[in-house]
Amino acid sequence: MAQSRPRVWVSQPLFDDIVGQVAAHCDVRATPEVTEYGQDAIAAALRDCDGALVTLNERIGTDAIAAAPRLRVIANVGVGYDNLDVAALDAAGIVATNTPDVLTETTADLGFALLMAAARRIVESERWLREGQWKQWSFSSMLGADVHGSTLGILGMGRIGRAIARRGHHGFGMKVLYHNRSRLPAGVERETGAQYVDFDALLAQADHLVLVLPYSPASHHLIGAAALARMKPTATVVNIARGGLVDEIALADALAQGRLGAAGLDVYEGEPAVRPELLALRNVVLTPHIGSASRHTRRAMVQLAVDNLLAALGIGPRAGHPPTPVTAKKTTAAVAGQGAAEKR
Ligand code: 8YV
Repeated sequence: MAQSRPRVWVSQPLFDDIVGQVAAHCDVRATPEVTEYGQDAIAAALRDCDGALVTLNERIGTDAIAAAPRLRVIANVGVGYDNLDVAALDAAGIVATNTPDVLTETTADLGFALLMAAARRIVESERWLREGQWKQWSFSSMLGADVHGSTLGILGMGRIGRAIARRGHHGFGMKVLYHNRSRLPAGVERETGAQYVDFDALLAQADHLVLVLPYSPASHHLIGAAALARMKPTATVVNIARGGLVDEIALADALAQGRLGAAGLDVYEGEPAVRPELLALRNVVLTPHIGSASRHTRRAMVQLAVDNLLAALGIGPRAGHPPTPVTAKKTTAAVAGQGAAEKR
């Protein structure tokens, strides 16, 4: 009996030409417009699918997983995958994949752009100019903090953290300190010019602190009132990871009261909503989660997600070997060996 084609749900409009590679092998249910889903809608979309391409906005939890008997792979278009319940996916024998590497340099660029914009008051001064407030040049207006030669603190020293360290060390002559779950090999420390310090020392010494660690319940509000109180009152905080790492009310308080110099944020706890307390401040630069948003990188992310999806469904040159799984190896091996319609 001929096997039916796998069914694939694509949760958001991505790049049609790349997603078209899936349509050559699978029945694809595309989403023509940017869509916000509740949990019921996600469960309904996954119910009869073998695979899905999803973004950070789609939370894949236990109910949706339990209601999707054919599901074999969730290919997340993004390196962070806190939107996926990986333990539940593993337990259900479903492969989950992400898109590391291809976005590293682009996201590090944005981190540095936010750092410079916040420290040198670029957005604030541009707004001031446009408002017609530049009546006379003044020696002491818009004074910011130096980037070159200052101390860069990096919290989370994965691929993106290291790319930021390189920029700081080699490009701006910064002293680079980092804190991470585990210390990096000496060779990596040398190459990135970064020194390992404990969390408190990182907070106390950084002139500019960049957050690049994954979000999990353990890292929730890691940068809260207590951590901010240990930082220099002139320091800059940059968050390009996930909003939940920062207690935004404590951050807004510190910025408003001059206990922190400036901040650059690309991610928010309730995004796309941004707290009015942050919107009201002049010393914070706010971007709408654009860390990986270059044309080239966003295409590369979708391509990697498609490669992962097809491989996990047992299709194509990498059949059975998705390039970047985040679930256990045994799940990947078991799933790729199965037929489309008979998972469990
Ligand atoms: C993505 C991101 O745009 O990769 C990540 O973790 O936050 C962004 O680069 C986003 O995840 C799209 O799903």
